[in-house]
Amino acid sequence: MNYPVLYSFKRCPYAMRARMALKLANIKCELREVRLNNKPNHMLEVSPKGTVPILILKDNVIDESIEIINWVLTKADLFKNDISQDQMDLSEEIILIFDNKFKYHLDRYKYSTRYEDADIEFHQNKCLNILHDLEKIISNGYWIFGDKLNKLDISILPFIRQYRIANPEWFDSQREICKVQKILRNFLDSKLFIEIMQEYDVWEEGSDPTYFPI
Ligand SMILES: N[C@@H](CCC(=O)N[C@@H](CS)C(=O)NCC(=O)O)C(=O)O
Repeated sequence: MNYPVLYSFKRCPYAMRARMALKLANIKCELREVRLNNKPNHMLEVSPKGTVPILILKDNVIDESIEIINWVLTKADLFKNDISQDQMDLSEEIILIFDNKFKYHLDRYKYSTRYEDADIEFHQNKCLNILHDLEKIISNGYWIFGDKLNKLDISILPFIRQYRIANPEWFDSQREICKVQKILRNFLDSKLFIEIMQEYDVWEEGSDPTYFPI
């Protein structure tokens, strides 16, 4: 039996969200862990833009993380009926804000030396403003929309995690984002997150297959 192939990189937030969706749906794949400075030829052949995650199906290649999640949702009964249509629409809007604005400022905050004249505080604040807006819609439950994990949680929490890592003490001291901090802690402690963050050897042509989820 041939399983879908997932090119992945452990610490990539986009790959994390794809792995979480696949894990939640229990869709077994052959996981190929890559190093971004040494991408396998086959990965570049199937998707020349050279980003992870990439999911290779029998008749299709999906090389955008949100599209991988959306494909998973066509295969599995995940997240359905747990939130309202308005919350679903809001989720899509927020995911776009994170994939564009938040990520833009996050890179310039966290990796400021890679950008000429990046003003760390400016970019830190731009991200913080987005988290202030998010704070307003977070429930009193375990996850953003209540006690059930949803697409929005798995899509944006890997980026908020990165934002915290840039300066954990500063992040933890921000009083106006208590709910964001709480949800992030729940995420980092979750079985799901711990399971998708296990170490894999880097894949090379001819390596024995590694299956995910196990
Ligand atoms: N829009 C893409 C973005 C994926 C992306 O940019 N992944 C990064 C790693 S976090 C990457 O592969 N970068 C290529 C590189 O650094 O060479 C998605 O959602 O899948």
